[in-house]
Amino acid sequence: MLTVHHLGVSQSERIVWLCEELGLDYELKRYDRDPQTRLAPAAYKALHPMGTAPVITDGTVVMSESGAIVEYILARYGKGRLAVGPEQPNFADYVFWLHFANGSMMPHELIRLICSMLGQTEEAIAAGERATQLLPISADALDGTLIATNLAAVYAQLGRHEDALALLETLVSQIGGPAPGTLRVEPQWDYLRDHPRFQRLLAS
Ligand SMILES: N[C@@H](CCC(=O)N[C@@H](CS)C(=O)NCC(=O)O)C(=O)O
Repeated sequence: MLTVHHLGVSQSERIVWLCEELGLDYELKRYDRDPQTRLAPAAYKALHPMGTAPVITDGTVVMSESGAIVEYILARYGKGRLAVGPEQPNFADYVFWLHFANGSMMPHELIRLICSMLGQTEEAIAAGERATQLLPISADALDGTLIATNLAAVYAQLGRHEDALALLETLVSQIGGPAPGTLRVEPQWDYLRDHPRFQRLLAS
């Protein structure tokens, strides 16, 4: 049986989403991160030599890598749904975006995240800015906006408050941009909370 080994707060959410969208009969096994260190539990790390999320098992198959897992599930269980075949005009786009996500995009986002957690300001900002160049809002109104919002959060955390506010002011009017309600409750904006420009955004 297809089993999705779902590590909380990780990219494996996408595989759970895929199985749900396809209405598959699959088993979901949850693994929680350590509340202090945020590290994956040893049982998760033991599933696959890569030790990364997502991982699926299916009979004797044990597979990591998001893009590979998506292709495997669609080919094996998708019955043609959610996939684009080589005979279709947008096949090249389909294959490109499927692999772009983790081949080029996510490494920069992960570097941004990890460097910001370590307080490595310049590296975190450089990775976040590189990510927004790779996926600008003009190319992807939803995910491009999300990546830019992540960059604004890094600017805020690392003390570049004017840059964070300037970016946020452009993002609030975008489809998929942060809504005032989100800005009000998300702790990542606490660094800006007392700034008059931020308060104007909340009122917008
Ligand atoms: N290219 C891999 C990257 C997977 C990856 O880096 N996953 C992160 C979680 S989002 C991970 O496993 N990090 C190690 C950890 O959280 O312990 C894929 O697409 O599956």
